[in-house]
Amino acid sequence: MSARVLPRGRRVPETGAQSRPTPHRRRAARAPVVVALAPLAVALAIAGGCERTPGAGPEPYRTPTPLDAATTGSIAGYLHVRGTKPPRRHVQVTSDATCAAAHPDGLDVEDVRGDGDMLADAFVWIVRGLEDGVFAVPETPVVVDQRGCVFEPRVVGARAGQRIEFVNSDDTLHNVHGTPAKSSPWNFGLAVRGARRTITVPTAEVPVGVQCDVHPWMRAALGVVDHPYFAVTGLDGAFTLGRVPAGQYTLAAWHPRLGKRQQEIEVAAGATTRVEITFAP
Ligand SMILES: [Cu+2]
Repeated sequence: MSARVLPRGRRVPETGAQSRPTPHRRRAARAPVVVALAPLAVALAIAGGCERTPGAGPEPYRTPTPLDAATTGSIAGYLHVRGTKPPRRHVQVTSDATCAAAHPDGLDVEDVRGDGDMLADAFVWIVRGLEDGVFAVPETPVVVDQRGCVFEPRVVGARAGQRIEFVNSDDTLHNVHGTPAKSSPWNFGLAVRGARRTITVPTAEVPVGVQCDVHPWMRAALGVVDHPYFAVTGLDGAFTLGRVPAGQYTLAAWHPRLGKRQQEIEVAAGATTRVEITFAP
């Protein structure tokens, strides 16, 4: 055989180097004429399941953890606050004319919110027990708005590696300063209404603090996790985590003012595990 026949009728003159049965990637690197076919070679390598050289390309595809109804259950519950909730804080925002116009009487900040004894603005997530799971990261970004000179929402959940888009909806300069401990910090201005910028936090961490350095009362927190089992409570203090693989877990809840609580739970297939967590100011 004097020439090797490639797909689409392309022929490559055989040489000593090329005739050796090397992997696709090495062959493409050595023969300039084959470089043009590199995308095809890569596609074939992927389709054919070529062995991966360590450190030589993207991570191999990992099969997502199956989440069928026969093997999953759910976790549902409420967060409560025992005792009297702290009073609202009154914040003067007259340092910025736009903020002052939005809040002519100042800004009432309710650090601990919720109907009755319920707790809002808490991040609930599975903190242990999912180490072997593989879960696709959503394509859609999480959006955090700067509106009326506050972050909205002020507690936000996101997946590690998911896009997080910060938007300025005010006619004034805001800044977005993120201070994770396990990922690189970020710090940028959003100068005008409509300005937006997207970041990702590659490593799971709860909480990741976010603040606006222009307006010191503007603070938010991200809960960044590497699985889809998280929620942020609303005024009713309720949360539901669905399609959880049956197993033993540590469930945690974190609140910006009240800190973190956690408890051990078990999820059975086809069942709902009920959880009540109580915080004390
Ligand atoms: Cu600001």
